[in-house]
Amino acid sequence: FADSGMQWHKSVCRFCGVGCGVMVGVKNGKVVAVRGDKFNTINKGHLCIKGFYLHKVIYSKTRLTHPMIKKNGKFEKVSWDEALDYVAKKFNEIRKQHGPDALAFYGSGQAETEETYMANKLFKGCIGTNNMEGNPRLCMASAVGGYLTSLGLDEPSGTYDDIEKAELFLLIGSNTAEAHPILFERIVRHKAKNPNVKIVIIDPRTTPTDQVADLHLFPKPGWDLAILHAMARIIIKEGYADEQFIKDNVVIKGNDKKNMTFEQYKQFLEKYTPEYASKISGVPAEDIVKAARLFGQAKTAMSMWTMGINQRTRGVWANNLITNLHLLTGKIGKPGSDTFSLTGQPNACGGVREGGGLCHLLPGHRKVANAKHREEVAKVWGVPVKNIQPKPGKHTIAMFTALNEGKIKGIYIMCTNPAQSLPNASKYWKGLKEQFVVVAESFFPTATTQYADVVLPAAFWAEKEGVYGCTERRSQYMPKVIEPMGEARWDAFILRDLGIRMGFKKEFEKYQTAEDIWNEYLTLTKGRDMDLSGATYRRLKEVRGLRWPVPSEDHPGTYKRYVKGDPIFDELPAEKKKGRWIYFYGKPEGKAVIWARPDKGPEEPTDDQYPFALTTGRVLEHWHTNTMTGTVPELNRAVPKAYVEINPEDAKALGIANKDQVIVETRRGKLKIEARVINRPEKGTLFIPWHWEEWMANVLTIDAFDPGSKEPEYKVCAARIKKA
Ligand code: MGD
Ligand code: SF4
Repeated sequence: FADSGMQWHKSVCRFCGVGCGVMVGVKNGKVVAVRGDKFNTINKGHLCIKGFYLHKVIYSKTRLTHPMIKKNGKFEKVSWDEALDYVAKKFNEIRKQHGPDALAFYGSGQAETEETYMANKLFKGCIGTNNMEGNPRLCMASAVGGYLTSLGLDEPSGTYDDIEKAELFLLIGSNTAEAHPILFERIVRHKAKNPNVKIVIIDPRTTPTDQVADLHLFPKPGWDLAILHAMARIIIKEGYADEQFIKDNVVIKGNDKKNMTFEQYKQFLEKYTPEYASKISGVPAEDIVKAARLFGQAKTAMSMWTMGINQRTRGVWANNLITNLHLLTGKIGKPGSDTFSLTGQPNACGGVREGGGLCHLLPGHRKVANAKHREEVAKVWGVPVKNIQPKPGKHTIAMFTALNEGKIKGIYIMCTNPAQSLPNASKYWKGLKEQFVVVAESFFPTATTQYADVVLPAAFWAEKEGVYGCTERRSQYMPKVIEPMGEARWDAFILRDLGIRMGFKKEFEKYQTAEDIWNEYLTLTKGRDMDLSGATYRRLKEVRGLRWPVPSEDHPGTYKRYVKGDPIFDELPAEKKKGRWIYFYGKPEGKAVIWARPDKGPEEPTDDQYPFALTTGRVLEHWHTNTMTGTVPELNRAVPKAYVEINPEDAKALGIANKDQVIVETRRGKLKIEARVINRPEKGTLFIPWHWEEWMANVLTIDAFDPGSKEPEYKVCAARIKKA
């Protein structure tokens, strides 16, 4: 392409939380190709198939190119002025008549940090409601709860650099090969070079990730907590625990938050014999012993998990029990050892966790409930501190319930498609139908736009600049390389202009560029655990991202938290860290917590009426609700439709043949779908990829959620299946 007039720009993939670097090829004002960025240390030039076809998504026929208002049941094209005046008028009326909490914002871990920042300021700082949520609640909330309770602060201590240093991988509740393909590739290459590397998988289903497994434990969906306790018991009994590490760096707590001695913890674990865990989980006792020994014997270990652990009614506990294994063996804070949650979306960490885009958070890992935090944020936002309410707003399920009940009367939905992606989705269509709904979208129609009163066309990926922060605490800059299609505009400026029209001129007119917003955000990260203040646009434009803490422009970023080299650890007073090489500074005395949590199964266990456990997830070729990947012919040809995977033994017993149409039914709904008879789910388990609106898996899923993280249990509910 060198002499063909093509210009290549360094950017970041639009899709998953891996955060691969891409080069975007632009010719005659159009993006014509995407290739892996070989200088990006995450993917070193490699891309998965979704990243490879990213440029095709931009020119999809379904791009939304002008604002529309629904008039007499039909969408009509309108000008930006008319659309924004209308939304501002309606929102102000609702606020005046019913108070600020009658309004809500629902955003996304795919929005840029600058976009979420503007929404946060508008809703929490100006309108005065904490009813601000986003799809990371459906995705990462349990991991956040796990990190906070176990280590004291959110987000992993290690980074991807640990992959090439690890001797053992515990992949639990993660189909890494399909959901985080480039990280999987790194694991595979590492194992190919180092045959002593072992991979243990704990997952109810055989997936492509199994190609490299040394051992696979197949628990019944939702019944794996006892396995983790049993592993901890074997680790202690067989002498793999690092008692000095525990003594120096760990406290042990019961579920009642009371401290326990190591002896008491051992007593607690006594119940979790391999045989007991086997009875609960269905996994052979000897496999549990093997897994524990592999973990105990390895010099270094990385646990990686994602939705199979997080999307559970006891997701936080499951996170804690994984981290327990690392704290027991001291396999944390050292090269090649970490308890490493894989995030699903490209900016769930950056924009929403760090940016404070949930109902209880404020930017910079701050909380609305903390008076000092409210003051700090109000000052930077230039709003009266009383505007920011101290009480958390409604979490996602509570928010859509309030919409159903008419307690929330107006909602702004940005960069997410909840009519399809919420659990038990059809239950929440009522509120979307009845209340005032604004959807900012790049594509049309989607499952959610049909319920909108106003749709606002959003610039897509390469049409805007901004920052994404991926799984390994790395923030990366994406340039605007082409003009937005039609009248589409950048989400952050749509929100800015809405704010101005709602009467917050002084608060919003100062933002003229993306950099203005980023710079203001950086001031709110200064001195925080996730200090990004050295990650200026100037620097981010040059480098392939920076991993926080990065407290100054000459700081290289941080490979490992809590240890030497982490600027926060380095600056701790000497007497504090005396005799300590690791200090969990988010916890009292710098000590992490081993939790003695009860083991609990799913909210809706199988029974005689609904004897199958239904689980849902991704395939490699598609992204979430398919509004993007579904427009790429190559990806559609690869996986054109949904199906339900059923084990051959179950299929035979029910007289179901491959490709038969079947009905899958739960207590919430029914779905007609094609059967795929395949040895992937274990006997008694069904799996549906959830990407298609036409075969909407979420009419079946349950909306029960973790009482701590409020993350719903997408991964398990009881179902039955019969031939259609
Ligand atoms: P997406 O398809 O990613 O799904 O659920 P959603 O967020 O609802 O939606 C993103 C939307 O943003 C798309 O409609 C896209 O067209 C639009 N969009 C793209 N770019 C832009 C942009 O720049 N601006 C704007 N304004 N819009 C844009 C994801 C959610 O789904 C998540 S995060 C998880 S983890 C859950 N996973 C899950 C599961 O495992 N099983 C089941 N059954 N359901 C699930 N639902 C959850
Ligand atoms: Fe994009 Fe994720 Fe694929 Fe990398 S692994 S190319 S970030 S979808």
